[in-house]
Amino acid sequence: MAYSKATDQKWQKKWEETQLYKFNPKAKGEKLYCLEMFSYPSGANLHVGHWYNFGLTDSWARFKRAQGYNLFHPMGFDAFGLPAENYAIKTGVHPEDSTINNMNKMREQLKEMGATYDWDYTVTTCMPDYYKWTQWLFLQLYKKGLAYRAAAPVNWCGTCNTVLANEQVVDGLCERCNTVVDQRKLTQWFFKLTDYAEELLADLPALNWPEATKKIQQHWIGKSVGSEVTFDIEGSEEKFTVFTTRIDTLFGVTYVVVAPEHELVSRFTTPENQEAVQAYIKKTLEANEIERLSTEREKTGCFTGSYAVNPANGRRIPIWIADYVLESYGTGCVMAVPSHDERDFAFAEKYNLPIERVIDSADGSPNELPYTEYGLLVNSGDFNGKSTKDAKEAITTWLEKQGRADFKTNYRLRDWLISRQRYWGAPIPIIHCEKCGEVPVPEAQLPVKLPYNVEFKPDGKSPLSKSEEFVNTSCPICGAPARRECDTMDTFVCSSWYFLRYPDPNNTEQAFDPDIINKMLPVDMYVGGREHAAMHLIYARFMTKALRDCGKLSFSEPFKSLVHQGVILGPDGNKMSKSRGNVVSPDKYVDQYGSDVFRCYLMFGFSYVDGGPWDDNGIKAIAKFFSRIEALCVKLKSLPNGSGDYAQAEKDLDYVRNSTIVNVSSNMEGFQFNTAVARLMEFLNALVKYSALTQINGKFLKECTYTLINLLAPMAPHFAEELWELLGKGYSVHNQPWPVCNEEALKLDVIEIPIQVNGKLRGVVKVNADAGEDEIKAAALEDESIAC
Ligand code: ANZ
Ligand code: ZN
Repeated sequence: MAYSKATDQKWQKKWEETQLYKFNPKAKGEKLYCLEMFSYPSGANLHVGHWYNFGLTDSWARFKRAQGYNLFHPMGFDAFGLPAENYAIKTGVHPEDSTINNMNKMREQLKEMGATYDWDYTVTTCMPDYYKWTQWLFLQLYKKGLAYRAAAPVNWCGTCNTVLANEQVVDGLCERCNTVVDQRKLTQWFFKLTDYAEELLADLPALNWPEATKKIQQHWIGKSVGSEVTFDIEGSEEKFTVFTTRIDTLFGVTYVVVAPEHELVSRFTTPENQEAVQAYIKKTLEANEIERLSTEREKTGCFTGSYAVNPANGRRIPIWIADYVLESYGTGCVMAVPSHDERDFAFAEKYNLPIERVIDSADGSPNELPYTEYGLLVNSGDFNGKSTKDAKEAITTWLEKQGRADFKTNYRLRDWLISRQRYWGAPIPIIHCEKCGEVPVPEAQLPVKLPYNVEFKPDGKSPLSKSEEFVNTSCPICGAPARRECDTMDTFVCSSWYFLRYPDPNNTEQAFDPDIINKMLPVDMYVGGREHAAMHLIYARFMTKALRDCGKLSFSEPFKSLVHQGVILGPDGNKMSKSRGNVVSPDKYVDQYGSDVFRCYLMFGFSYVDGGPWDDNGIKAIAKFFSRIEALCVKLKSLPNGSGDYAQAEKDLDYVRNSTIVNVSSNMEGFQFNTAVARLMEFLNALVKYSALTQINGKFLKECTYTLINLLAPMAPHFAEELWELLGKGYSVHNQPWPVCNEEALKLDVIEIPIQVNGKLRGVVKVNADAGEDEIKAAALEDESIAC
């Protein structure tokens, strides 16, 4: 036979003809929804990273399918978004044309991989039959008060010519193009992510997700428990409130600091300080957020000329502005405690502000200022001697009675900014009417179609505003001429719910039938890049919870289990990219060796969650592994069943066979593909060794080889099918149950070994008859009477 690309084609055709992977929701077996993050249909061919993500997860899915699960494994396209638009700007090819073209190409390439996708269940986010429901979803959130338009300081990328969500700003840079993002105050559309901050946090522990990813989300949500305290302004009716996590240090507050852009500043500032304050504000606005928060940056500030009153002790304290205080966190105002906070200490030293100790270490040991640990209160009136923990509660309660404080929990999470000033996205279904204001498009009028003929070159304004035909409409309420909203939705909105559409993708009446998706969801296994930790994976969780609260579904989490595949780097150890010229295409390997060799090599050559630099040294070894399996099968074909003369050899082979079943099963379950392949190689060696004996039990050898092929089938689906046919086993190997271990075969004879230490008998350990020295040593060390 000799396995090759032709073998792939032969079986792909047969699988399609016989609809082998057709999903039947009524089929027996527990449903298993396995999903890879869908990809963006780029013009380039499928790259190694796609294969690594999709191909290997497909092997996992096949393994579960063989175990008897009713597998649902769809694939689609995340087709709206900037790449197509940027490509269009560069080449003049309309994004719709290039996207459709790319998708067709990509679908063909995905088919070459021989995955288990049922293409009757697919989604394409840029198609009206999909984005109609993205718009519908916007309206549900709008009705529920979870979508709103507001002026806010937002992130602007000057290169992408659009606003960005906080999640798309990485270390102050645009996640897409690495431009330094600046802050602008603009009127934009938001989803109320913050309403779900607590639930998003509280539901994390129960998820079977990588701990690191849960940590990232936890940090991104940034729950902070503290108090709000209100300060009076001396000689004025005005007040302001600060958020603090250390109200126990209130008696040590010697000044307060307000964010320079805070609206209160103009009211605080005395005429003689006006000029300096204005200059400082101007300087602040020139810096971006990372610069402002950098711990390295020298802290600067400016006195406003006004004083506040410390509510704890009536002390007169100056009001400053400083750029390290952000308007968008807490209340934008901070109480400063230089004795117990590093930043405040440095600031007080620099500007000669008083420093007042109010916390001592609990054990009375001397402590230098700033002392930032917890301890016991001093110089704090009635609260002296209280611990930090008790004092937080006592001081808040005391001031609460006077209406000057409150317990308060803050979150770092901000609402999700979803509007974009770009063309290639789903139009926001809102109409602006002079009389009626903001009016949602009636659901019956959806979709609001994205017009084709639009000058989409970005200039900072929404391209749709240049299309008269799109913009002009009439108000659904009063009928007067009105204008459509011209911003489009961020592509992350499209991908925040696509997994809900897959099980019911052709529904023209609803986004999805709740009865269907309540059965099919949550996704049991989700596989995709770890870079989505604080973006897609937060948005999808939010959307699921929001739709639940809109009464559209009955589960709260979209993805039960999550795995991040590692990244395959270029041979030079850098991220693969066209500009570096280090992109490895799978095509030549697939052409030369067949897709299964390539897939198995990706399995064998890398640890799945780690990835690593590409190197194709091992691919020949996999091809050889395939040839050896093939040779064995060819030999078996003409082998009489025989009875065999080697009881011990048979026993040994049966042991390897069954331990291979155990190991490969647990390796596959845990995405440890490299060890799974290694175990099969060992099993093959044992089979070949046995087959070389002169008087062998042919029937037994065949059975063992069937086991090998069954275990190999998820990893090399075409090759295994071919071998199965060769051995006359019929069609299809993929309908064979996953091999089950015979526990009896794993029981080895146990022997007892006396252990001597320094010539004295210390005990006896029981080990398997074939235990090596290391194993005996380990067993001895485990035995208390011997080890002590
Ligand atoms: C007084 C104090 C004393 C504070 C002390 C800390 C230590 P997290 O945990 O991140 O919530 N803060 C509050 N709002 C701020 C803003 N808009 N910009 C910059 N800093 C702000 O941090 C809460 C602490 O960060 C608050 O508690 C406040 O300083 C500061 F020994 O209040 B603290
Ligand atoms: Zn950008």
